[in-house]
Amino acid sequence: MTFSDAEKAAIVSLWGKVAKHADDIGAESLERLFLSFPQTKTYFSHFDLSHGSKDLKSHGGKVVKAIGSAAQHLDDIEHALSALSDLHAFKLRVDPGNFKMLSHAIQVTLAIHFSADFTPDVQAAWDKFLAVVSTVLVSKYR
Ligand code: HNI
Repeated sequence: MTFSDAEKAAIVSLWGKVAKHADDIGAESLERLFLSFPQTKTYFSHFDLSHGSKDLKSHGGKVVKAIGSAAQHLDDIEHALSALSDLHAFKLRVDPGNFKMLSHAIQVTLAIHFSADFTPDVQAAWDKFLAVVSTVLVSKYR
């Protein structure tokens, strides 16, 4: 999947702002995911999922930083996320449907915190980007 120059610019420029708040954006995205789609909590029974918990911040930060590394390698996301793709496919075996819910929760969080930047065009680029990231992370299931 390739991105146009305009899509790349939209992804990279918003990532530049998100990067400074990775833990908070990640924690809020996860909190929205778990509240709106409680079935996703089954994967995180070993975490403290209460509002503002260290687990939410730390795991949220990891997820958002992985998205950042994809944003910095838009021409080769498969390579950039290769180890993470192994982890999700071989070890975690997260049902692929959950990725759509997380992508949705992330977009709501971005829309709230970066409302001026999150124009329809920018959202469309991020929606595609998160779909590509998700596709890569579920690409090795067998
Ligand atoms: Ni995911 C671990 C990134 C979607 C369940 N996940 C990680 C880690 C990163 C990560 C980074 C930490 C790896 C490490 O410690 O080496 N996950 C991502 C990204 C997406 C994603 C970028 C999609 C955008 N993961 C999902 C989804 C679920 C999910 C949709 C389930 C609902 N991930 C997990 C679980 C772990 C995990 C479970 C292990 C957590 C732990 O520390 O025990």
